[in-house]
Amino acid sequence: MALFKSIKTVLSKTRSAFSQSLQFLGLKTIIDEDTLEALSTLLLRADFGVETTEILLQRLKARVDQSHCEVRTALKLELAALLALAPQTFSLDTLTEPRVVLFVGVNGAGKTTSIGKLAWFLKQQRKSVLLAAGDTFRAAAVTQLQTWGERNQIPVIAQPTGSDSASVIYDAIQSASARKIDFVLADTAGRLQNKTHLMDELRKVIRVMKKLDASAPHEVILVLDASIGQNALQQMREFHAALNVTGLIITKLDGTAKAGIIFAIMTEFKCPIYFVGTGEALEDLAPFEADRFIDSLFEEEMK
Ligand SMILES: Nc1nc2c(ncn2[C@@H]2O[C@H](COP(=O)(O)OP(=O)(O)OP(=O)(O)O)[C@@H](O)[C@H]2O)c(=O)[nH]1
Ligand SMILES: [Mg+2]
Repeated sequence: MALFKSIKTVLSKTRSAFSQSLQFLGLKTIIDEDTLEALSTLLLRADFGVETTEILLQRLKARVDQSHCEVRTALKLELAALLALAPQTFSLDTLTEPRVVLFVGVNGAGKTTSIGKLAWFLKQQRKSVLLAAGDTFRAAAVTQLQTWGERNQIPVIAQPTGSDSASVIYDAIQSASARKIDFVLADTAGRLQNKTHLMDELRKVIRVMKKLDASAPHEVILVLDASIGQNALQQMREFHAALNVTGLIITKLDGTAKAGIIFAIMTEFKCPIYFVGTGEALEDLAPFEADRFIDSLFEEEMK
């Protein structure tokens, strides 16, 4: 069994949108109005967003005018330059204290599922992992996380629904520390009474864990559903303003033609993308590799 689904398979929907317009480009080495128009449609359709599309096309035109290279090659280089704005690797460095990774995001984005998959990934890297059931709001949330714990054969720290999320996560860090566990992956609720309430609760989670370890959380991972396109950008703005997001997991890339959102986020935030979700199974989480990601966008459709 291949360890990861190939990114090519995952991106098939975005790629088919891309490859059609790229065929139109052929071997062109000049950017005229028609080419700009076609590229603009292509990028907007893949959900790059208006701003990123404009920036990209400007840079692309400058590059082609200057070097007379193929438009196709120039586009590839400009996309790579955008993704090079931030380092993309999730650190596996373990400290003496457990490394605390807080998962945030709106309901249904894929937080709990991504925690289950990341736990599996970390176990493959010979790291020990403990899960914290910080979503104390939704009734089924604890059992859902416990199921992922069982699949991975790792401990899950939980309290009944309605308990204080900050206290569950505090307990989990304490427990991981006592057991010398490398990583704590902390789940949180995606929906509370309203957004202010949610951000307040998440800020409290962070404040409380700092009493145990002032350097925690070591990562605040925002989980974004790629299929919602430009709305993901708005979510990034809100969560980042409230919590200082350190990295992203982009889920559901497998079902969408909107992978361009990745470039839009990178343009505005330069925030590392650690992993992409490529399906619903345990192994369906792939470290984000910018070069492979771009290469696969440009590959011809397989017959
Ligand atoms: N196809 C696909 N489905 C995914 C992916 N990640 C998550 N899902 C599915 O999305 C749905 C929601 O995922 P959850 O992990 O429960 O989302 P959540 O963010 O924890 O949601 P709340 O707990 O309600 O806040 C589930 O049915 C998952 O199987 C992915 O990368 N690809
Ligand atoms: Mg959840």
